[in-house]
Formats: sequence, C-alpha cells, structure tokens
Amino acid sequence: MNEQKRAGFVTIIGRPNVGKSTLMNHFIGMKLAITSRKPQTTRKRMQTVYTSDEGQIVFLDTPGIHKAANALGEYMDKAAIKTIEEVDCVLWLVEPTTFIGAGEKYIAETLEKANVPVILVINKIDTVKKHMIPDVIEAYKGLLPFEEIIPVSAKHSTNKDELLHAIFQRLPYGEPFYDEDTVTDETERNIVSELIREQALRNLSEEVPHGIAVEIESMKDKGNTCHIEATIYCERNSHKGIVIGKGGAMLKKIGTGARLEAEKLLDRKVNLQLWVKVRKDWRNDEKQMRVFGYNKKDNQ
Ligand SMILES: Nc1nc2c(ncn2[C@@H]2O[C@H](COP(=O)(O)OP(=O)(O)OP(=O)(O)O)[C@@H](O)[C@H]2O)c(=O)[nH]1
Ligand SMILES: [Mg+2]
Repeated sequence: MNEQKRAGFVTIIGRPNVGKSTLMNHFIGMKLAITSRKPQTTRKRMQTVYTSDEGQIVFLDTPGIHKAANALGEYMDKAAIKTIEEVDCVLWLVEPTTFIGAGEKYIAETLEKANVPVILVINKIDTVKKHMIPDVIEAYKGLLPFEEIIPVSAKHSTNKDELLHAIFQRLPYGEPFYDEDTVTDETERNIVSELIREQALRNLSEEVPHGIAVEIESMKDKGNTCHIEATIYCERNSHKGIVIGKGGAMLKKIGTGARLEAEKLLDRKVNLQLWVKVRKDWRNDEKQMRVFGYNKKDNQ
C-alpha cells in the first residue's frame, strides 16, 4: 500500500443553487458540470477526478436537495442522498447566512444518521461582509459535529487549497483509482447534451427550462469539425413556441451559446443542429424519464 498518498470519494451536497457545480468545476479547473442562476440545474450525479501530489479525490457533484414537486424531483433528491453512503467524506455547501431553514435541517438530520465525516463549506463569501462570517459559523456549529467549517468563494477561488487539504486529511491512504490524466468518466455526448440544457436554463424563464430534456441524435467528426444533431424536448406545446422564439430567434440563441461551449470542451469546430419536440408532462412519467437518462434504478 502507498503510505504517502491518499485516495477517496467525496460528495458535494446541499440545497439547490448554493454553488456545488461551480465548486467542483473549480477544483478540477475545467467546466464539466453545467451551472446557472436557476435552482435545480444539476439533475444527475457527475463524477470528476482531481489528482495532486497529495493523492486523488474523486468528486461527486449532485443535484440540490429540495422538496420534490414531481417524479424528476424525487429522482434528483435520491441521486444526491444516495451518494452520502458511498463516500469517505461529505462536503455540505451552504449559503453565507445565519438563517437555517427546513431544507438545511433536513440535510443535517440525514447526515446525522450517516456515519461519515462532514466538512461544512460556507460558499459565496464574496457576497457578504467579512465580519458576518463568524456569525454564520456560530449558527451552524451546533447542528452537527463537523470535521471542519471552511468559508470559501467558489467564484473567486478563496480558500480552495485549504479546503482541498482538509479533504485529503479525511481520505484513507492508498493508490489512486484513476490514472492522473482522467478528469471524468462522463461521455462527451452527455456533456454536450448538458451544455445545450445549460443554454436553455440561461436564456429561458420560469418553468420552461425546468421541463427541458436534451437528446443527442448524432455526433460525428468530419475533417476538423464535429457535426452534432440534437433534440430539445419540452413539456407542452405552448413551451415549444417559447423555445423556438420569434422567427426562431430563441433557438438560435440557445444553439449559438451551446456551440461555443461545445467548441471549448471538444477543442474543435462544432456544427450544431437543434430540433424541438414535445413530450407531454415527461417529468411525471418514469418511462419517459428513463429514456432521457433519469433511471430510478440508478439510485437504488
Ligand atoms: N457570488 C458568487 N456566486 C457563486 C459562487 N459560487 C457559485 N455562484 C453562483 O451561484 C449560482 C449557482 O451555482 P451552481 O454551481 O449552478 O449551483 P448548484 O449548487 O450546483 O445548483 P443546483 O445544481 O441547482 O443544485 C451560479 O449563478 C453561480 O455563478 C460564489 O462563490 N460567489
Ligand atoms: Mg449543480
């Protein structure tokens, strides 16, 4: 056994929109998980790998834990909670406020039942005055026997190294699970479909983007260009018109944004063609959810 280096699995959990995906992208120095200002952006777990001189951390980014309003919401909550029993350490991300709501209490109760080290990460400290932070720490301190409480800003990289070091301290000694060039086991196809959904979340308002699923129909390299055809599924006929927009303007905006992001990811030119279809109320249809990659069995 390698006595010098450590290796283990770490889940990043918390309420929606606290910055879990931003933090994970930041750790690995690449944009793999999609992010947005809207809650419930992440729908499935995503696994990424961070390797340094100290060892290897396999991060799991998870959906925000929330009061589910449909079958997709239940799937998302289970996907997040399931990871707690599979890891060596939990990062619980919270907003920098002293108010501890029902959502946070539910997460604390869930963690209390699990026998796993928890590091509380107070994110977004760039949004509050420095003198507020001790009050936030004080408010959370009694909730659980945290290993550590670390204030960070995922956006501005504050305290990133301190947090990484704190995580490594909670991992067992051992050989890395993946070679050092691995950053994720996610397919390019899946990430591209997420990049399209991200643009939908960023450009559409209200419920419309939450009812969107994206399927990649084909992805083929010709010369130095990757040709991608994808379908955006929405929940209602009325939503389809909104996704397409006046004279196709909205679909064009989503397509251009996604193409630019896909070019960065794939490091080559991308030609992206999008179609829009309706799958009525699919977020409450477990069979249709399975087709879109949200299979209940993943979380059992
Ligand atoms: N100011 C500030 N904003 C942040 C920080 N971290 C994340 N954000 C923003 O918070 C919003 C939500 O970030 P995400 O990373 O998508 O949050 P999430 O927890 O993954 O959200 P879900 O997937 O919906 O659960 C985005 O607009 C981010 O840019 C931070 O440290 N400071
Ligand atoms: Mg997320």
